Amino acid sequence: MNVAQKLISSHLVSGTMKAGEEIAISIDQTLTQDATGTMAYLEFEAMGIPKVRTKLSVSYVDHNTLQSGFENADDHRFLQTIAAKYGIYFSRPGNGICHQVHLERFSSPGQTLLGSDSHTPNAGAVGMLAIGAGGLNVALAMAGEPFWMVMPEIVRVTLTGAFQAGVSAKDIILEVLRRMTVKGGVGRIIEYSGDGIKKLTVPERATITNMGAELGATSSVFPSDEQTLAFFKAQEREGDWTGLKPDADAEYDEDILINVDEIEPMIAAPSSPDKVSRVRDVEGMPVRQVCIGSCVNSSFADLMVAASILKGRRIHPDVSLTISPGSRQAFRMITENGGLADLISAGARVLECTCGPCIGMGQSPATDTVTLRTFNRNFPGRSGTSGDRAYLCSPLTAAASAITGKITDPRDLVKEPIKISLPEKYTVDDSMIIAPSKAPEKIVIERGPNIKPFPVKGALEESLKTKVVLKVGDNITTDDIMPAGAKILPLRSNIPAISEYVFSKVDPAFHTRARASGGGIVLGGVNYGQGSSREHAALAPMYLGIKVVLAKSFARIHKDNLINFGILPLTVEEDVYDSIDPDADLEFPDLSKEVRESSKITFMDVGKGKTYTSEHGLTGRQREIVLAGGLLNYVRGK
Ligand code: MIC
Ligand code: SF4
Repeated sequence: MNVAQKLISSHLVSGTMKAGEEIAISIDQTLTQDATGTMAYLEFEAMGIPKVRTKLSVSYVDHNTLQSGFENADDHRFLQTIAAKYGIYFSRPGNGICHQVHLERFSSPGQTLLGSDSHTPNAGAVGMLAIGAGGLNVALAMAGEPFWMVMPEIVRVTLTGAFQAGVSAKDIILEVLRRMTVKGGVGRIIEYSGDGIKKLTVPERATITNMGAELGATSSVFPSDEQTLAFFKAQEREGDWTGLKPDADAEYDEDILINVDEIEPMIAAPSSPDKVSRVRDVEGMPVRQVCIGSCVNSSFADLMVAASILKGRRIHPDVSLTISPGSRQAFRMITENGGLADLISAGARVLECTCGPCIGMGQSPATDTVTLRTFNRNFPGRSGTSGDRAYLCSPLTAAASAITGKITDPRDLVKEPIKISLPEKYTVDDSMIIAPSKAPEKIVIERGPNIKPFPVKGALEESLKTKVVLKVGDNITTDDIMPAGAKILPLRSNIPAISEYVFSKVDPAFHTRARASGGGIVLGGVNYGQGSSREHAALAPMYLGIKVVLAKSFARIHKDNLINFGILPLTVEEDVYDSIDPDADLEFPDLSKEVRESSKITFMDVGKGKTYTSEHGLTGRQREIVLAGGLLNYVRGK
């Protein structure tokens, strides 16, 4: 078996490990962050279970930290008290970004982790099976239920050779994205192997597994080897380490070879992480903002690479440089070793250890200017500026460009490889992680006025006659469906309020139109719903009355979220998509019967008098969920 198969087989509770079949796996650990966590804990609470049934559950606060009103602080109080009551560890605001802290302090080879954030596969760097999912799936995992998914294909990416000067792990994953695109990983786990991985440290591996989310992959994973052991020793967690390697005769569904010697500094152009080219191809373009941080490139080593390039230099007068350390551990260590002083002397603006600019929580770039970010996503408008021009690159390219004021190949400044070796000992201080209460019965859960109960839906209609309320193109992201940013993100625990922003950046009239027609249908292209795990991208449309999404294909997490909230995802062929008008009246005469009895759903275009077929592709269990009007109803029914 390969590493992914070993992880799945040791947790398999239902199904057979044949690609495409539905399987269920037991979940050892869960993580949530604040922007998805409030809803996940409201859902968990509704299940009426006294304590989480996982080996470990952690609640992080890292997204909603800009407290420009009472909302975020309300949510933080709610999260802290609910964690204390139900047996969940609570990582306080300021302690760091969930994926970075989880890797450092809680990850464990051989275990499974389900997180209500799409970049949960970050922990695949230490040989965990780490998967991103909607909050409701995570709530069920906390209740001890297994996680259901389609058995993925396992793709082996073999790395050979070593980095040339100026090249780093970010350039490897950008190269993978260039080859596979943002939909190339759907239904797959990417497993890394080969001589080239031996020298990659755990934080470097995490950069690669983190951005597997941008491929649409179910997860990404590295074996657990000597590098992993060194990381656990340095984190004073040797006891949490076990080795995990593929068998010598392990088989894979597909093979990809990458010669690391040949990789050059790479960059993703606006506004998709797969619009990748060499930095050389776009060098010289003036840059006005450089942001170093986010869960993909904010480790101690990432920050020190930037510090060593910026040491003794000044940033260009036209550039604003921000640094957001991934964790308090990384922040403290660059403070203690002088790296922070080098960054500040060069002119950096130092932010909190949070997601910050990555999710548009401040630092939105100026109009029509280039912002260069070490982040993982550059979807349109995600920075908070509409029409933004966000490029994604490594900390090396970012630091070099901050100095010159234009996109710069770091090899022009860095002649020798900068290798920040793994510290022999990280500074360990878990005082910002609060253990659950020993007297949970005494804990009173605090709920501010921003916390509203989540909406529920009735069973699926027998038949449906409704309107297409929006027709969109390919690769629609969850940032398009349910935007984030400093203004909207604080409404994550208030579905009635946040629903006013559904598709607001694509079509500001969407909310009013959907309301007026009592809901309706959204028509999408290929890879509909890529990106985030936010279940709000299904919950809020459900609240507005959206019943069906017709699309050419779906992204994994979003499809699950639609099913979880009783919205029917149906796939249609290209010609059907083409012939349906953006305001067509559609009729589904036998909707619930066909969901129950067939794999095909028939519908009519009332205006054109045409009949079409679509596929639901749902498993038996998923059919039941949709028929019940969503996962909570289904679970309650059982
Ligand atoms: C993101 O990077 O888009 C987020 C914000 O972390 C999301 C989660 C969310 O929307 O709260 C994700 O990646 O799942
Ligand atoms: Fe936070 Fe950005 Fe990572 Fe999402 S991708 S968890 S917003 S740092």
